[in-house]
Amino acid sequence: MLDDERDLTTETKVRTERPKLYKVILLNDDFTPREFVTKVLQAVFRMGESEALGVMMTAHRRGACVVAVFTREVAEEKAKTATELGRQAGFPLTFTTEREE
Ligand code: TYC
Repeated sequence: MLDDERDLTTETKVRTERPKLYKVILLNDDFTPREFVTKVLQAVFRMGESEALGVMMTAHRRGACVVAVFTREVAEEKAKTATELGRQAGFPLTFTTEREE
């Protein structure tokens, strides 16, 4: 078929939408040891020690710190895994997720 013979009235537009992104946020608390928070950040978010220390200290000083940004499923899974590691060790360590603007 020649290009000019296509039925132009039935063409479909393909639009790929950008996935919405979600922040994982680390919340400060008065009980979880600093070293434990740092280890969880390294294990779950694949951070080096100095980056993990920086994030932990920012949450400690300011009350919360954005850890990283992911698609919704990945953000929720990582927040849950990291929070669960704290619970298993008897700490109130908490990670939440929040939609990016
Ligand atoms: N504030 C805790 C302490 O002094 C350490 C801590 C830092 C806990 C960051 C949670 O997200 C956190 N032991």
